[in-house]
Amino acid sequence: MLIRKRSPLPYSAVTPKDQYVNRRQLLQTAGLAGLGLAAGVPLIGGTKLNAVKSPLSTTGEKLTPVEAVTTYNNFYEFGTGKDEPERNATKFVTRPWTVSVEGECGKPRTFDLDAIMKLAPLEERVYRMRCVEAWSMVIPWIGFPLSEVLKQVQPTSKAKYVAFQSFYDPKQMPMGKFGGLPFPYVEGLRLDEAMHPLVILASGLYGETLPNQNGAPLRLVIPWKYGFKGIKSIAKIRLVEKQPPTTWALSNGSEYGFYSNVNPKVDHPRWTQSKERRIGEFQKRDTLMFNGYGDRVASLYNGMDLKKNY
Ligand SMILES: Nc1nc2c(c(=O)[nH]1)N[C@H]1C(S)=C(S)[C@@H](COP(=O)(O)O)O[C@H]1N2
Ligand SMILES: [Mo]
Repeated sequence: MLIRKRSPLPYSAVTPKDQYVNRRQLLQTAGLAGLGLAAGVPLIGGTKLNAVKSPLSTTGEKLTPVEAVTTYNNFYEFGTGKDEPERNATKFVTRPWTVSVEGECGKPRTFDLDAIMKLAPLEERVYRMRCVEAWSMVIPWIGFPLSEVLKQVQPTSKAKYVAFQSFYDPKQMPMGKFGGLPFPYVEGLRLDEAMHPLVILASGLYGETLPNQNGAPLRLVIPWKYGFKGIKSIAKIRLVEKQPPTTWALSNGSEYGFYSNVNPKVDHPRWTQSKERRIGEFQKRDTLMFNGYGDRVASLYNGMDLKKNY
């Protein structure tokens, strides 16, 4: 008698690609994707995450298909082509994982991934995302406010900025050395920006844990800033007194600034920022000031010259 064992492989690994894609399309057409109605079968090969829907989500916009969100990526450690992170990050090891939170704070601490995930309930946040290269997406992220982590370590009065650092291992990321960027990738926010409720640490998207190419196991999401502020695969968070260096400004400071708020009136030296191409659409859209989140974040920049502080 033949005894069939349950396959330990994820659905995506045992299903022919075309069938798998068709099933995803079916779920999307039925409007089930991202709503936790996919009957326990992971859509993108991750682990299902339970999350409450956040009232801070943007509404009335069509989600970018999960296929595009997970195959059109920017992650230079795994190659500069948009299709490379998906192919080159498949074996990236994201467990065990620790995030150290240190610097100007009373209670510095190294969290392992499970500990940091328990600090706050997971929320689903649908955000408009705008890359500095003038493409955009609408993504149902899963995460929790960065402020929950920062509060834990008790920033001192000297803490004015937050510096972030990605994990970097040239052995696992051999394409990194061809990217032309200094690694590890670093980013930063002013402390008041970092504490803003719209800023999340994301551990998932479309109802599941983050695919490696999207910054597993934990990445930053700041919906009113250009995509490169959203540092992936975070290993270190440091509270600091002075404005920290940021990778794209180190690489080319006249083209990429520290603030990098989405601003249709401040062009990139080599292209306009007034329009964008929403992935999956043909007609270009007008780019919105602060990516449409101005009612919540504009006051952070009162009195600042946003042309100088680009
Ligand atoms: N460590 C790291 N983080 C990174 C990048 C990178 O190359 N390395 N690219 C950034 C850029 S330019 C963008 S647009 C977003 C893309 O995120 P996504 O691939 O999940 O859409 O990640 C950002 N975070
Ligand atoms: Mo980007």
